[in-house]
Amino acid sequence: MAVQRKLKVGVICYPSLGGSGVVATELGMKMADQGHEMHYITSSKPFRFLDAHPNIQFHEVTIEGYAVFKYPPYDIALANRIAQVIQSEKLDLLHVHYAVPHAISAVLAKDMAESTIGIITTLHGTDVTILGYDPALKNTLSYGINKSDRVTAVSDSLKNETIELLQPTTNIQTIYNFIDEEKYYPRNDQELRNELGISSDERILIHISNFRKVKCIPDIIESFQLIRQQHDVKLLLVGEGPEKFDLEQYVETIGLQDDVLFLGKRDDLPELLSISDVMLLLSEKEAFGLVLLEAFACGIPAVATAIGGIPEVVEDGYNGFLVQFGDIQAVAERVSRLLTDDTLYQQMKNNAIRTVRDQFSSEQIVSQYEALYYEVAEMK
Ligand code: GMT
Repeated sequence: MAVQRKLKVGVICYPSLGGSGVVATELGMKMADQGHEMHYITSSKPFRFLDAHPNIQFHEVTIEGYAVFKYPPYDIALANRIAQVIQSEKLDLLHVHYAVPHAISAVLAKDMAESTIGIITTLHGTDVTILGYDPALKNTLSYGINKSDRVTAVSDSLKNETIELLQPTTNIQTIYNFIDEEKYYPRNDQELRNELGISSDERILIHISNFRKVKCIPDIIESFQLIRQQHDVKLLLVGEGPEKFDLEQYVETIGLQDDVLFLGKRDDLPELLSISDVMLLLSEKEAFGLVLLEAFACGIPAVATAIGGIPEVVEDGYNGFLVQFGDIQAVAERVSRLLTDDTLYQQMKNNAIRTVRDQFSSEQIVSQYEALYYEVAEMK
């Protein structure tokens, strides 16, 4: 069999805390390990840009403020930088994560560079499920999708919603998310418990997110209020975001500040997940829920809402429980069941680990992206 040439890929993503940024950087690192040259074109170094990798380069997008601008035109500066990198690095393709504004900037860059380069756009969630409903953005989003050579979505649910909402002319293929199994695996960490002031007989519930409204964290806190009436339990809320300040106030008002711990943004997620018993994700919209995979890989089952792509990850009664959005009583009942029935808990723990291995392994998912990269590079 002929050896396939290595590719030069331009990656456009949000470098900030968020699942799409995590997927973009983890995928880039795996591709770089396979020998491909990955060029990140972003406003700052992606946050999980760990060690310097010989096959990864970073091209910063900068924009000066100018009095005439109410909003500095980042999208245009990004297009300008992408066009430069297409030419200077002789890229084979562009992979855009999160459509707004990245897909549109990529299309503009291709045109500016007078290039035939192929564009892959990966839809991650709110780029369609929220921004797609905004009349100020909807048509431009459609334009970015239709001008992409290939479009992927992180779940069938997101794919179907995009088709229903935008009737795109480009086919959409589902490629699920993955996590790095070398980082996420179960471990024992009594020291971390001590550090957090949690005794060994207390149980732990955990939620990790970007603390946006869509995550419905008040539902988590209210479920926790019910659960703690029956169990000796702590709730860890991990992450940063716009809702955090109000949530902290709310927790103080209801007097739960000793049991609900706001940990902020943390690098030790695998350790925090490993000391926890149940992951809670009660979002109103969720295209995939990458944290569910992170939890499963560390051996903890989830109780999550049956919305968006979550049912493609959580199988009710197998690796966790699904509840209707807003049904706090059901959340409390399912968590209670997990905390009291040891046999059921062990089964679900094993099934959670099995789910990641069988359906979402990095090997399976990265090879789907790699096949797509070759297909698009050939089109050039
Ligand atoms: O839309 C967001 O909330 C941010 C976005 C992101 O950039 O992390 O999250 C989406 O992409 C993740 C990675 O594919 C998915 O795991 C999340 O489910 C999805 N978020 C939503 O759909 C709310």
